Amino acid sequence: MRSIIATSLIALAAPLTAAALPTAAIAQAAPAYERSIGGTLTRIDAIAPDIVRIRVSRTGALPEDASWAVLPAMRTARVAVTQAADGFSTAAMRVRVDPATSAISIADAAGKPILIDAAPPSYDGQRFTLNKRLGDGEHIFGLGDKTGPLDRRGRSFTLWNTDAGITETRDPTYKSIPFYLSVGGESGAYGVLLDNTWRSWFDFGHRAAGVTSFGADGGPIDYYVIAGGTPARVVERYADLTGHPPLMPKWAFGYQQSRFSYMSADEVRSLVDRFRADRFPLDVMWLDIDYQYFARPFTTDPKTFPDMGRLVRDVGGKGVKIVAITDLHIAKAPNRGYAPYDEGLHQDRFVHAADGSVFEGWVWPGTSVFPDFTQEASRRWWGTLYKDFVRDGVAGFWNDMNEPALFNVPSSTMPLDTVHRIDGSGFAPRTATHAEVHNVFGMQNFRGTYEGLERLRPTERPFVMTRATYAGGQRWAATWTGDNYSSWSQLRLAISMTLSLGLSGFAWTANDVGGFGGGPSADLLTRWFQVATFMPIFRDHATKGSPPQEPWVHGTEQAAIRRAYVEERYRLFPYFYALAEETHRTGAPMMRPLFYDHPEMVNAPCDTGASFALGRALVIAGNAFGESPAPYDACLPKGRWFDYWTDAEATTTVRDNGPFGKQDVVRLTPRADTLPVFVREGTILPKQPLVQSLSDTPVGPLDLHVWPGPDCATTLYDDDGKADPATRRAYRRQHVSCTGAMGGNRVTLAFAAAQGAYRPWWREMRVTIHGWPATSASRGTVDTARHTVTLTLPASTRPSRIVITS
Ligand code: NBV
Repeated sequence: MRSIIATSLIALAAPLTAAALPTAAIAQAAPAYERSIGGTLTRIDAIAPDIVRIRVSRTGALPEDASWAVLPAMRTARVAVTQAADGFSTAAMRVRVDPATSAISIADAAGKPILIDAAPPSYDGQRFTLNKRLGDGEHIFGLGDKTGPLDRRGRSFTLWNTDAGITETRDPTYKSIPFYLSVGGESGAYGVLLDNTWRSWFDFGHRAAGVTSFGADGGPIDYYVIAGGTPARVVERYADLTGHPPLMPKWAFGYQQSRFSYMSADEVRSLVDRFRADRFPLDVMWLDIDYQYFARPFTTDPKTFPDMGRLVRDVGGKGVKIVAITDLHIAKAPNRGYAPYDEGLHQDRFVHAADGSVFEGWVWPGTSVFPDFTQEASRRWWGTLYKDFVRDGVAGFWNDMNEPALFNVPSSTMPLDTVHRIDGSGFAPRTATHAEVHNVFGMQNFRGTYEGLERLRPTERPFVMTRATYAGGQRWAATWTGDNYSSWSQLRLAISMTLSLGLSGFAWTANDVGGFGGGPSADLLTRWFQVATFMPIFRDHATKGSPPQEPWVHGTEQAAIRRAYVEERYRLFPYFYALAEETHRTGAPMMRPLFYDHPEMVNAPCDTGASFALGRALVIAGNAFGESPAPYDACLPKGRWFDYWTDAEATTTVRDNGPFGKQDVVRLTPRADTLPVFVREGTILPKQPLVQSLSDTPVGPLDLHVWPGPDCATTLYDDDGKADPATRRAYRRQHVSCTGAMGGNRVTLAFAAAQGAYRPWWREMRVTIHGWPATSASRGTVDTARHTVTLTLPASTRPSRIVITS
């Protein structure tokens, strides 16, 4: 094996030693491997030590090098490789290509297999299928919010954005995220992104045991393999590849109330008044399509919503924001003063049918036309349509129906030969059929919204919620899982779908709390509220004709439980927000499966049901069979865990799951008023005094709850809530760590020097040490009943250390 910095075809043909390598040969574009066999070109680029990009072309030449998903800087990056006769190595990967068959084998630096060809690619016209070995221990996750169990192994999936309600088995669904994560194989964990926008499919040992196959109806064979070793590392590197989610505005973490539809501005006002009168925290009211004039995007109904600015001001005075829906279909309403149509037609902004006419489809407004979002100029124009709503202070926008969904056609979308005129985004100007563009159309729609808002309101963080997407859409929008149903199984599905989105780049996720259709029972709505309390976005939403679904609908007793949970979410906001900032910075989803931080738990059958973690501190131990009053077992990661509500230590027993190994489980008896939540020993949990809206400044100290134990640290984070990039964001970040043990009589707390010039709202910190064994303490007040000691300190930006002994 010879070691060189980079290679090229020429270098392969005429070996050079490292010393002899001319500087010019360290060409950034030089592939790590490139060879043609029988006219089929295989090119592999090492874009990072732990990420390779593989392209295969039967024409012998590579197609245009552009991508809707992968960041250009990543796509074009190259790192040093060490050449071998039949491939190359990076610091983290060994790539070998069979010189006779071009079969590719990828292993980690220790030689443990990552992804190995099981058979050569197969072709059927323009369609291609790649076949990879699926190891015995591998569990497969990702592909966005596909339905069914979180572990995708043993099933196959189609990726074609489709407007279809959620069922346990529904496929395809609204989104196409051709990224999967394998956990539990010999190398630990790896990820694969097939960067192909055409209709694609993935089969994980369903048709052929021990084989993962994936392919597409057309388009390039262009995929990325991420070596990671751990799920967390792979997910974070996937975020590096396709983009980190921007920070959401703070209010997006508050309670959000929606319905299809609140029918008038007065109804919205009176609901807000009810929330405030009931002292039920609320941050956002959503306007669904009926606020518009004849369902035309960018209009308002003059009778029912006569003055949007006034509505925004009225509810804004009560700490509530308005999010309004703006679907992508523009009503064909010529010469009636409907500027989006007249202007768009005049500027030739709309998608064309195959015969060259403007494409028309039937949606909510009747006959409609569709901006060609794959053109930069059309996206820009679309962005300008938000100017009146932005002037009126509408805080966020909802892009629904962007699969794109059409009524009255069997395909429920545009014909495959519809013509798009791609321009910008690194693509050369060219036409493309809908078959190529379909899966990215929605993503370019909400990108247009997001970028338009950035231009119109540069200091504010845009908030956009989308239904459809392709890989990488997390750069511009939050998403929700679409039209679900009020049932216990759909509550469980909401958890796995949201977890899966988090593993697929989308961390800002919601599901229709209570169910979109069907109307929940009192118990179900309450349990859904409890679960959603710990999810990234909490929005109650229901369809037309279904019973009312606001928190109070089942009487005061149920409302009180729901309120208590929503209040807890508001108290936990400093924890949520610090996690959110971490998500933005690293790509780590705040809501995660237990195996995310504890990969050995990937085998745990009880991990894929209804349990999940919020950061590293909390495990929400839901019941996969929520309608059953029978006791159930929930898995807990290794270590000591404490009941978040009572501080009682979780009593775990070891359950032997045979081939799945042994797990620590805790036996739980369901109670309507309590959702079991456990906190890890070694946690510092920041909390704040209760507010009714996240725009209110909390009154009192920042609470730091400490459960001492190993690996005890947290980051306190706050900022001005203003827009990225960071240059415009004033922030404060402070690292805090602890030593000691639950039940031990000496705890130290170390505050590092604070970073950032922002002055957060807290002036004092109130530290509560849990598990305090003694009746006295060297400082603070002991509560012998609760086994806590509490002390209040002035908040300081300087490093400091406190010691508490008994
Ligand atoms: O805009 C109306 C609904 C919306 O409430 C829902 O959340 C979307 O998923 N929208 C679908 C249109 C069709 C509803 C039948």
